Amino acid sequence: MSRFTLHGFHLSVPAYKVALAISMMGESFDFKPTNLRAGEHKKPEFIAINRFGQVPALEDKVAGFSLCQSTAMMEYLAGVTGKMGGSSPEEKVRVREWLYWSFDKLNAPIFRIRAQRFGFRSFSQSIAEMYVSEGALALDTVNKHLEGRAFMVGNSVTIADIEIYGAVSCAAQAGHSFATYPNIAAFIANFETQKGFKTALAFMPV
Ligand SMILES: N[C@@H](CCC(=O)N[C@@H](CS)C(=O)NCC(=O)O)C(=O)O
Repeated sequence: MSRFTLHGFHLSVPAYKVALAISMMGESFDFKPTNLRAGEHKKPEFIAINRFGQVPALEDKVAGFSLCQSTAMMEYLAGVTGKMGGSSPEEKVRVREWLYWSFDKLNAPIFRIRAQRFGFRSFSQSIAEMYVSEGALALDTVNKHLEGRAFMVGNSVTIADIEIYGAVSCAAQAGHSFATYPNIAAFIANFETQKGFKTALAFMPV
């Protein structure tokens, strides 16, 4: 039995990010599937471990509590393992800047369009166009930052890379072309060679 239990769903990128963080930090976890299409995330037993009724939920059996929100989970994991949170005070705050920026500008336009395509959300064409154009602006910001860099912060993989990878790896599913963002394409290729990397389905089978 592992210290951590991750409750997730194979299509959930937030759950995938936490799986990546645990694996890339050299730790292990037990995976428990939560079927979103069957509404399992709204059942009382799930709300008891994630008050927001969302996957992922992360149980830390050593600490004796469970966590909500994938980014908070990654920050917690970086804290308890001492890994991937940045190696100096400046790097640590740069990592957090990307986490908050991504939440603000990158995730919504990518994941709302993806959720629409997978049948989890519906909205009008004009709202879809707004998300595509906001997504393009955010991807452009990441692409420019990655000019001449292999990682979002510093010289090794951090949770900022996992955060950004989670979104940019879904860019094509949200209507964007990697041809426009060559630095992002190179970042993805490099990220996928890092120790502990696996695909979402390898962590979270259907
Ligand atoms: N900000 C949250 C987002 C979690 C989230 O949106 N989870 C989706 C699946 S990817 C979900 O559970 N959706 C159902 C719902 O929100 O009711 C996180 O990063 O953990």
